[in-house]
Amino acid sequence: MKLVLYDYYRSSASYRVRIALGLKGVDYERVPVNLLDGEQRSIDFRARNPQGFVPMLEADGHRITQSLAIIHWLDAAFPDPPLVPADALERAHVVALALTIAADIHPLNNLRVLKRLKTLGLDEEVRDDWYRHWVAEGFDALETLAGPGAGRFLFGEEVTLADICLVPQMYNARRFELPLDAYPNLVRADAEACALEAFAAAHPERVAPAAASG
Ligand SMILES: N[C@@H](CCC(=O)N[C@@H](CS)C(=O)NCC(=O)O)C(=O)O
Repeated sequence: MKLVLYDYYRSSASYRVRIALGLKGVDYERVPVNLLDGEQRSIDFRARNPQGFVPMLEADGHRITQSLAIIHWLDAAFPDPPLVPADALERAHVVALALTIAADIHPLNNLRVLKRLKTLGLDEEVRDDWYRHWVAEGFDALETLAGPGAGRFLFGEEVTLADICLVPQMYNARRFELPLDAYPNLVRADAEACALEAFAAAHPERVAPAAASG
């Protein structure tokens, strides 16, 4: 099957999909879309994804948008290793952890939101404060939600969708210098996951275009 991922190295939603592809061990081609240059809003790209977002995956020409939908499809098409638990209640818990990040933290801090805040006259310091505020509020809840089920990873002893969403958000939290001392479950799960090759290979610095690295 031919898989083509349209992504941007620092996009955390793209980072999630690169991790999932790596965990599944499937080959894919990357087509970088430069968000800083606005390529996501080009007519060509919007024909592929009318939302003007990365990631977007083409699977034998079929287009799939939304990182969690892509990962859901990957999990169905390549079942090994599973990315969510088989038990229905455990699966609901893992999906809830993932959505705490993907649905409730990340959209508030998307590039288009930060740009809009700039247009409205907020300076960089205030925008960074906005960013940290929503990550901290989400992480406070996530740390508590994860507590009872946390093991080596955010849930239990195997990597799940929750870790796939956590690691890119932790990368962003560090970029924006959010103190992480209050989140021992998140810090441990992030460190355990980042030690795995699928996570390391998906890291923004590993896939950055030459001009952007270093
Ligand atoms: N809910 C979408 C969010 C995708 C998203 O926010 N992508 C960002 C990069 S992380 C993007 O393409 N932003 C372009 C923009 O803000 O103009 C998903 O999970 O795929």
